[in-house]
Amino acid sequence: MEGIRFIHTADLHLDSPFLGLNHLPKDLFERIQESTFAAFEKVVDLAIEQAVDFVVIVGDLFDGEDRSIKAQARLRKQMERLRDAEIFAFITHGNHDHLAGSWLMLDMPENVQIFSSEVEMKSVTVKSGCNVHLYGFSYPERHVVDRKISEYEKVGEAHFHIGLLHGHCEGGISLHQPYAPFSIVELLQKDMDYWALGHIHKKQILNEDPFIVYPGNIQGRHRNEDGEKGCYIVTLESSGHSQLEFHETDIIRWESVDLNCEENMGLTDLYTIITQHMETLNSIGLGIMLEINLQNPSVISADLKLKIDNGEFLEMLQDGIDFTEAFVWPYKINLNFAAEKANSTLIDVSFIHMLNLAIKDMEKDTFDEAVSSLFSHIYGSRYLTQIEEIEKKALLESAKELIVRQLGN
Ligand SMILES: [Mn+2]
Repeated sequence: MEGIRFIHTADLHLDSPFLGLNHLPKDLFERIQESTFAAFEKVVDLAIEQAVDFVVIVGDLFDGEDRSIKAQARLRKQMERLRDAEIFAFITHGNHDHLAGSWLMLDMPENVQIFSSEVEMKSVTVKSGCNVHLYGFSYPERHVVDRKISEYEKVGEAHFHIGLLHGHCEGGISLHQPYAPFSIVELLQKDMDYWALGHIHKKQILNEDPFIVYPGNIQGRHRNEDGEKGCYIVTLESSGHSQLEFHETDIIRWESVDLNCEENMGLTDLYTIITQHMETLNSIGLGIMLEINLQNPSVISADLKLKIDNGEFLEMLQDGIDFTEAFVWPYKINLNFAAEKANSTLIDVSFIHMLNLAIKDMEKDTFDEAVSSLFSHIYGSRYLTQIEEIEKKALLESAKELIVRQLGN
């Protein structure tokens, strides 16, 4: 069989600061801060173990445009491990680690090739003798809104042609910025053997023949990046057959669970149900960050509700957790009154409907208006970063919970 085998990864976000999590216990916070690096080490372990021909990293290697020397040094160390195992690496930079950022560049070893700001082709001959042409570009600045896809063209003869593109696939639902947009049809017209995409943090296979793939990020960074994270090993054979294998690489995993409250449920019952669930999750063998959604919460006693609201119950669940090995850290308990009230006849359905409409409306301009004075505040604004769409949605969701809950009392 003549073919190639490589790892497709993207969105490493290596130096993610995780600032919003600095209230967590120190050991846990440090483990989370280390997680993007540790996950990338797992990607490289896998490359070496499986003796792949090369690794492609499709943008956002670093989280910040001021990529720290430390993060670069750690990337370099992993690239050296690949070099020692005679594995090539092909890198494009994305919107997060674009080329215009202010950083001192640490040179990478000779097995690493970085794409420039113009779409270009890099050629490699792997051990089996197969010749591969890879096409890609790095973001010259953060905002690349052009249809860069129109600049991709197959060049010359090769056994395989692979496109690397960090950007937004039109038509999909995305919470990410619509940079370097393209459609699946446009990708197919380029007649590549594989499209290695990056930018969207959730893994997605957009097409199978040829494969068009977002591998997602290698490590979830917050509750909206939940579930397993990892990279793909891609096999392309000259017969035209190709194969994808997903490999998990995450160290910390974000999960949530819905648990139903039963009539007369006491402290011990609730504690038992939750700890049993935590034990099951613990057997996965990772660090799990767990959000617990209690459904039908109005049946539990006022005393118990109080213990949940004031954080005492959560503290009890968190007590004594050891972060050196696998662990489950419950970080939030939600009493889901809104879902319950939506099914109840006690509150006028039309009111809930109006409330939903008002919240929808807030998502547009009203929200920005409401927080604008904070963002233009002479001192406050220095400490604020732009509120992302998902954060906006989460805030509005919490506001709705509060309102519905007050109504019930
Ligand atoms: Mn990214």
